[in-house]
Amino acid sequence: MQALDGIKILDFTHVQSGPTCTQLLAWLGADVIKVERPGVGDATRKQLVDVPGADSLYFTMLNHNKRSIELNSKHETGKEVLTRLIETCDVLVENFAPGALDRMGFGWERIQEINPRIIMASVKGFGPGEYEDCKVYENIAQCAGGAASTTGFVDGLPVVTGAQIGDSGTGLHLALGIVSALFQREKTGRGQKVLAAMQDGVVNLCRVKLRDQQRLAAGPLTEYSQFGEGIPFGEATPRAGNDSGGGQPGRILKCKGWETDPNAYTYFITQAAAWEKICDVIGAPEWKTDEGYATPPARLDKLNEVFERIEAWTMTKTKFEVMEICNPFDIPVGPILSMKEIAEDEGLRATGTIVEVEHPERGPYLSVGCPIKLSDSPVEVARSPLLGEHTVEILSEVLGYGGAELQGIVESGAVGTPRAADAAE
Ligand code: CAO
Repeated sequence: MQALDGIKILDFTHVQSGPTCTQLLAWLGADVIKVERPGVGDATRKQLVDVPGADSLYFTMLNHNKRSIELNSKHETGKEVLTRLIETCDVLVENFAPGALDRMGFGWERIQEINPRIIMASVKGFGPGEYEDCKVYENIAQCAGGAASTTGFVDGLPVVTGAQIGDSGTGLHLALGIVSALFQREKTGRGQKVLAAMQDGVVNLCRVKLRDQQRLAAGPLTEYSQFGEGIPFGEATPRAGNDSGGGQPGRILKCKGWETDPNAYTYFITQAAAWEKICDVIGAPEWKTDEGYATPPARLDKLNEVFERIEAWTMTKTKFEVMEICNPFDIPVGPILSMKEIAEDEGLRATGTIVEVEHPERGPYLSVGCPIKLSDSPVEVARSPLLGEHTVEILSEVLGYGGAELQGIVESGAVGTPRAADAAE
């Protein structure tokens, strides 16, 4: 038994943002039916290919636990099948360019007419307004959502982050909207439209930077390193390097081996409550009582000196030794883990956050499993579907087509060529 057992999702998503959403719903137990263009499929199947002839990791890692039907939604017969899918499913999720569903003849009004209980969930780049018709990819959302202007160093260019906050972040927002709409439907019996715009999702994740924008009106942001460095503040929240962003100053510091290992660093937070222990650990006990260092406000203009002294200590330890020494004293530190270290992390594998999956075309590969753990809704990660792998299965088992009718659909060309295994059934 899983949380979303019995929920059917018509998955009209592609690339990253939409697929991350429907993958999460599949992991929570929903039956996710991915509709793909015959012979083509989700563009990511053939992007960033590492094993010729096999679905790319880009695709496989975003489409676990789904079924795939090849269906031309612009073909007359395809539209009939799509109508049946809309009648049957609880949720339609899509992240087409603005207007694409309307052009197919399946705008929100038509969808509601077909199934008033359906929830239609969309990712778009921007919400209603000036930019609503724009196509948007990850980094555009990061830039338009305020993340890039606040990432990087004060004397450098705006920087985009490796975490896919525009795509996967918006997928997460959309998944919450869908589950909430399903919950509301229990009471109202009605579906509704759910929109998660990528810009909005990024702005939401940049909330603390908008906080700082308003704090600027009251004077310089004293916890930013640039304050201690005497660099004046401008009109907008500046890039803060690796400053912690909260009231507890933090930095990335070198650890043993940094000269050759690009990830031999630790994040170190001088949390006020742990200050005395920090002083003891780094061998600066005089700072516990020295007026210029003993309190957080007194230290604000000396953060460079403070962190240099802490770094002189962290450089004598590996990032893991720093963790082992500091944790018992409740000093908040964290190693900078590389993707290689994450891939090899036994703890992450034990919890199912990193999983190894077997794929018929590419053999075993690593993926990120479900990051949300429900105690009563276990997740088993299953490989992504091959293009059209479940076309006949969905037409017959989900939609109830059979005999000559099924034959007619297959022969119409609306569903692509069934795979040999399907045809043999
Ligand atoms: N059968 C027939 N036609 C299909 C189909 C199917 N099964 N599936 C898709 N299509 C058609 C669409 O109807 C559309 O046709 P029209 O342009 O004639 O209306 C066409 O395929 C292309 O769709 P698209 O415009 O969405 O795709 P694109 O590659 O040109 O753009 C993207 C990609 C991501 C920029 C755009 O979809 C978008 O802006 N989406 C919203 C924001 C978003 O999700 N961005 C994140 C992307 S990365 O995660």
